[in-house]
Amino acid sequence: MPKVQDKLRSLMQKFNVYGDFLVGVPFGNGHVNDTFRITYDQGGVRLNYVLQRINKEVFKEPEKVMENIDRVTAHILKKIRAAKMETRKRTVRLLRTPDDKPYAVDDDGNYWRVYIFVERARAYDVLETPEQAFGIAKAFGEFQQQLTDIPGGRLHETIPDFHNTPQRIQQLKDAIARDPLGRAGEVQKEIDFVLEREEEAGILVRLNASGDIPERITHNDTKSNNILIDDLSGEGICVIDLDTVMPGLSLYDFGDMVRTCTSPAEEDELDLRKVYMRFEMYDALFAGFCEAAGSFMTPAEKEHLATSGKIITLEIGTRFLADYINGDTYFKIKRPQHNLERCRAQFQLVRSIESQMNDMMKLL
Ligand code: GN1
Ligand code: MG
Repeated sequence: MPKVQDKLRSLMQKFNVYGDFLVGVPFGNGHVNDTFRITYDQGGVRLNYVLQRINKEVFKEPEKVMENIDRVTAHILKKIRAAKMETRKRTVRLLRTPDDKPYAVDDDGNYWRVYIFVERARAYDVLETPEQAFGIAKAFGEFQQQLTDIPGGRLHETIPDFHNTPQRIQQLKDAIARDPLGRAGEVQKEIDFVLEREEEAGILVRLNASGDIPERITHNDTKSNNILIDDLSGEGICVIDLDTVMPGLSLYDFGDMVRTCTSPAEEDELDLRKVYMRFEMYDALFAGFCEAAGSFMTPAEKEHLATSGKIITLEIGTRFLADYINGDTYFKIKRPQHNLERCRAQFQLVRSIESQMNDMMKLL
């Protein structure tokens, strides 16, 4: 058996899992962690797991990430059971180690965890129908709803200022000032695009500081592919990738859905003519989110749903741009200009959102 398989097998053996290791293959499209799908033979039945290495450069305190996830999944599981819904697919479940930890540390000090694989459901990078957008927004809205009464105090802020847009712009400025690879000069147009919107970019943070928008427990990485859609029912059934679940604003989650659910193109689309906001997708997101989160959202939150789509799309584009200038140290890339391409696609989407802002506001 090749070395990688040996390594994966020995990692799996650190967890309470029965049967025989068959094989592990790289899995998913995450930009940060390393993910494998692991297949076991358990008494003649094949069962899949998701094994993940937590990126320690990004998550400096992996124990705190895991403590958050542990609390969040336990709470959601309780809710699902109370509602007499099937528990098998509706939340991610962590395997534990013999000393009852939800993670294991390898010889190199890397943190690993294992989830039970949810079968007959999949994640979409690009959505096909408004029904999917509705289902995703409803599922992320319900997720926020489920966490409104999580006991045990405030969750850890595992990446401070994660969605602090002005801070993200400051990080871009720092990158420009250092400019380690001399790339800043070639992206002046993109830099200007951000600076022209700098004042508006701080709106969500300001609304929070003034007390108009409350802190909640939010997911903070609500990409379309962080919801599993049931193959049979088409329902958004399971929220995944709980790494950044922490205190945040409801609008961060809605905003990132607008970024990832409305365009018919991939996040790194090169042909910018293909990147735009499909209004019917926004409409469906709006309806799905209001259905699930409408009961607890404040008027100020509702009023800024449309704006959040623009701000979060701008913010993630800004992060791609800063990472490009920094020499691609944060996001995984597949091509030399990958981060710049991602940035350009985000900014194109911002333009499209801006041109439809009046219609978006009318949905209120
Ligand atoms: C990263 O790991 P992944 O691909 O789910 C990033 C998000 C970005 C996203 C852009 C911890 O998410 O914040 O929005 O890439 N996660 C972290 O696609 O930085
Ligand atoms: Mg993630």
